[in-house]
Amino acid sequence: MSRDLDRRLTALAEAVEVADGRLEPEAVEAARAVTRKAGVRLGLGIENTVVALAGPTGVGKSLLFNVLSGAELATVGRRRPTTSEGQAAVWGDGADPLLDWLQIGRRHRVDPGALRGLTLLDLPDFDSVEGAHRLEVDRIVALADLVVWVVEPQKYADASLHDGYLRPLRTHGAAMAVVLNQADLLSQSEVGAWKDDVSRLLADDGLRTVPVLVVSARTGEGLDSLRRLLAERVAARDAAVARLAADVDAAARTLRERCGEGRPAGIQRGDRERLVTALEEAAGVPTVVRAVDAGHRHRGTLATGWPFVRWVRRFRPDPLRRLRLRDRAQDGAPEPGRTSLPPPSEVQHAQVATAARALADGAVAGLPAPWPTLVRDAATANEGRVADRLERAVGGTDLRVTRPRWWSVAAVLQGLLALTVVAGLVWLLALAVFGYLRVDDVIPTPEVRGVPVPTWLLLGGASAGVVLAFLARLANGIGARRRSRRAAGALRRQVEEVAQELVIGPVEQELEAHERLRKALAAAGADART
Ligand SMILES: Nc1nc2c(ncn2[C@@H]2O[C@H](COP(=O)(O)OP(=O)(O)OP(=O)(O)O)[C@@H](O)[C@H]2O)c(=O)[nH]1
Ligand SMILES: [Mg+2]
Repeated sequence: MSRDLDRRLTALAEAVEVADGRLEPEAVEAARAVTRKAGVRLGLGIENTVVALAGPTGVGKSLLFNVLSGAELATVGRRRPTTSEGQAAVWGDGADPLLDWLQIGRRHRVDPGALRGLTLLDLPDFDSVEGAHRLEVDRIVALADLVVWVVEPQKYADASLHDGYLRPLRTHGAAMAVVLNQADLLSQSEVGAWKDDVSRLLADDGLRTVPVLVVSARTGEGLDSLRRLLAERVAARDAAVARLAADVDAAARTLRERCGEGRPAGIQRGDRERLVTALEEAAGVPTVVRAVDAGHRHRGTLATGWPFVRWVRRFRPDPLRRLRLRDRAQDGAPEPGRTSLPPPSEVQHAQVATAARALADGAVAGLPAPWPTLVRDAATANEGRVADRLERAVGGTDLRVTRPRWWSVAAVLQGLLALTVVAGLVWLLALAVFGYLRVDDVIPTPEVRGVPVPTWLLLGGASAGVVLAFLARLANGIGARRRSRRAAGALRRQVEEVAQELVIGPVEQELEAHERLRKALAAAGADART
């Protein structure tokens, strides 16, 4: 049973760790106090069982304490209240560390006998005019292994007992007993009716299983049953563990109420995609993709266009370099992460925030408060880092803008064709000049198929160059589309990483916290006992 308690305490400690900062602080603190108390109590050993006599003033706690311990230890009085400080009777020895922890100074040794291991506490009253009495009672009731509630025929139904203690401790039936004292003042039939009434009240309190004993401290009636009950619990050495188990159970139950029932829907695929798309827009990915396309066409024209017109291109800037993005065609990469892309607009920022909140709301659907708030906060906690992180992601992306090999071949070809054109032109000019000067046949004009060779050179070279430029343009269009698709893929992967780091990761962490807490609380609860 103690191993079972250890396991449940470990689970409760884990639940406290996860619940800290997430669930209501008072409930978390109360559960933490239980784990601490259990550690100390178990550390003090279960050889001694602490039984506290508690109840209203004048019910006979002190007389009962004296009769059980067989000595005039406590003052029994007519003046109310009589007892103002707790004191202990110890059957056997070894209870000192325990009593130090309980802060009980007055201690008496009693001949052990059948009750060896019993540490009996006489407490002040809890319904006192003295406020300090109640504090003392509350302190000990929270720590004792077994609380024996003593009542008498007049005060047994008091609200201060039922509302103040019994009902709030309804999870602690295993750590309690009720003693109906002063039975000598009632007739046999009155005692029967009294016991029935007490049982009914206890059932109303939620304490159906608590043992109820009828005694008289004055005549000794019923005390044997009380001694037997105490002897059994002390010999079994299970009272401390049972008490702590009830504490753990109550704490786990309270945390479970705060945590709420249900399972989250989890992150929805559509929400994830909408978030990544919103981040892409904010990062200027469409602009970059267009620049990759235009950049490739630009460079393609410079490399493979018709030489007589392509120089015009040089006056236009390279669309990709204008954005100062990383590409292989450039010698050194630009300063990492500093692009010339415009920062996200207000609208784009808002769209990212909306997508993050929608993702959080979709993921947490099915869970009650406080989880929707916790998950939303997690999803939007990094909002301030979005712009910077996106710029670094885009700036750091290898866009894989490669230069095709055939460009050099096409460039050489265009050069040769241009030379052909120039040669034809010079030849024809020379012919024209000499013709003008009427000096014929100095320069030969061979013909092929009736057309002079220089004319072939000029027209053939020019049309071949134009055709080559046109074909290269088509090929560069295809290359530009392929490269922009590739760049879009690379950018999306980078942006997905940003989404994971800034939004999805934190949301997943909160959902995992919920799952961990749910499991830990289930393991800490009494229903998890195997
Ligand atoms: N007739 C009768 N009187 C009892 C019995 N037990 C206690 N008394 C009397 O009830 C009065 C109060 O007893 P205490 O033992 O001082 O009561 P207490 O619960 O310790 O009271 P506080 O210390 O004020 O909390 C005394 O006069 C006792 O003699 C009993 O079983 N029968
Ligand atoms: Mg007393």
